[in-house]
Amino acid sequence: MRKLLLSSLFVVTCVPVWSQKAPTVADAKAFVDKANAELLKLSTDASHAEWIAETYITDDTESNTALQNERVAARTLELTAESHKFDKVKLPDDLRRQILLLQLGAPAAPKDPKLLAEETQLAAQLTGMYGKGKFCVEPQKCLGIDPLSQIMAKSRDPEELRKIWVGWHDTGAPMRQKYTRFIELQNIGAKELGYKDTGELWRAGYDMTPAEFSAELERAWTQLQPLYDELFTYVRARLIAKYGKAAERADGKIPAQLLGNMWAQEWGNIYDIVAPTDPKLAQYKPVNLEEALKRQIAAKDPAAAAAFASSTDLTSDAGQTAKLAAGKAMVHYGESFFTSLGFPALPATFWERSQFIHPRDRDVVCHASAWDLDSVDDLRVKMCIEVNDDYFTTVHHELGHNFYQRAYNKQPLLFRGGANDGFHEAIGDAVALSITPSYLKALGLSESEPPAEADIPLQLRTALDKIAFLPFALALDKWRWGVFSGEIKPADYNKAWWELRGKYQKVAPPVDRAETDFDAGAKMHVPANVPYARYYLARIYQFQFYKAMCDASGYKGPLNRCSFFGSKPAGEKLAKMLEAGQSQPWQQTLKEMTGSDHLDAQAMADYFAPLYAWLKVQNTKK
Ligand code: X8Z
Ligand code: ZN
Repeated sequence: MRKLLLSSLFVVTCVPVWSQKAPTVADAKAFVDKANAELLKLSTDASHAEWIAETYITDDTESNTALQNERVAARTLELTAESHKFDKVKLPDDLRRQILLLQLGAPAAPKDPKLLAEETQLAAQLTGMYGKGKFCVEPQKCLGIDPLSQIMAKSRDPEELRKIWVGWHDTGAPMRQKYTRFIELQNIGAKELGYKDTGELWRAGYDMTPAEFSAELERAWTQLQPLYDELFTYVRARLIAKYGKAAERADGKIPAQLLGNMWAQEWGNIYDIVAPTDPKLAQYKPVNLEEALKRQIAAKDPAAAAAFASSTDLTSDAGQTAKLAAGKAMVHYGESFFTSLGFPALPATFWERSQFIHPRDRDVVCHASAWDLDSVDDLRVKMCIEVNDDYFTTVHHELGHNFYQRAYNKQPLLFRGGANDGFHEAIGDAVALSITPSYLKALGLSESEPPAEADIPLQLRTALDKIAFLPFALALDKWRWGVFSGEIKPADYNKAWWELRGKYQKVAPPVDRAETDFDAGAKMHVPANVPYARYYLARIYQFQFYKAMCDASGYKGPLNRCSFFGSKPAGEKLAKMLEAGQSQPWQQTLKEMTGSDHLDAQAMADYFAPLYAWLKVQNTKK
């Protein structure tokens, strides 16, 4: 009788009844420890492969990184599946959260090994295609995105801008087929994990439901859209005054090639075109940071000086040495801001292992990124630094990632991440908001500090980057969410891309685009599959963080004039937030930092309030 019962149980469940006892807290602890240890090893190996693939693009480095990523993904999927055995167990908060984060961080990748391998290969190829992208301005002169971006920033010839814009955007077209398949494969994975599609998985990582998350982004946009609308109207009028017909479209949109940036995502580079004309304001020209940096770097560092001399051949050994010295000098500005707040200096290996400039002999992914290869202190940046305004800000942005990474390295691996990904993107930017006239003066980068009346020109310069970016970021991930959900079909990828860019940013391409084009592919985060809502969040959080640190430093006065450089209380506040990593819901971390537990555009709106009032007046003038 007993035997019979046992054997029938075997038939039904295939598991002996005595091993089916509910898992315990101790089991969960052992599981989480195992997951942390295994994932640390796998992700470190994958990071090394990825680093080599992005700093040395070849078919072999691509397949090598694909293989390593395949290993991490396969094992993460197994661990995620296993973790569900603890779903009904009452666990201490920290174990429950680590398991939750493991589940939410699962890759959108199919379990089927063949499909998984196909997906990781496509991912590596698409990243490589972006990094190799070039446009030949002359038969023997093929340029990558960095020099092309410089032309977009500086040229004021609409014909040249159109040509460069089209040339770069055409690099997207060959990605189209691969990208379509890449989306299909990710969606198979997301469905296997129980999500409707990969977009839903992406939106699930914010300690709220995916639907709540989408609603939060819209809510913040309604807070800031009035400011964008005024800025847009003002900029459009000034562009028409400058370029005439080339800037004027009957539908009221701005031609995207005229805004100083390849993707029209940040418009600060056209400040000269839109600067106030009222002589009272026009006398306050923002510091020419590029010139000031070059002057100062050359004076302090003789090795770097040759990088700025027109007689230097930058591809020569001496030229490369000079460029590297100049690039490092740029990074030192950023590092010294963080050390002034009380953070320890970057490790020696950072300076030895980072890629600071474009190597002369090979293709690399130039798009700036910050790395922590061993999840402890093998910190690096990968950039192609030029000495100019944009890179000055980007250096601070990237170091924000590196200081965050190091600050949370005492947490268990599953907690080593930003409170959410928007926090990670916001740290360096919040610090960079402290690059005020008084800070530049203190550094010797400008001679005088302009008076309070100069705030409008200054705010306008900042808003061109900060406010103009919001609808771009929103449109980008709305497009991707639509692509993932199937609402946007492959046959309409490009049409939908321009509809969304038109709807949110009110920009249009310089020439008609077709479905043989794939303009989204010309933006790094699409082929490299980096979610973009994080940058939208960051644009708003950074003003919340900045205000909190200004308050901590004891600053009183208009927010946009605050610099918390050198403030230890501001640094302590920041360090506390960074050290927590993702060990608790971000709402809690935000509350400790700012007193508020939600994304709040008010700090940003307050910062730009004087500009908003001024723009409204300008836009009602005939
Ligand atoms: O990609 C970046 C950083 C690296 S995380 C340089 N950013 C976005 C972009 O360039 O599109 C920073 C601002 C937005
Ligand atoms: Zn970043």
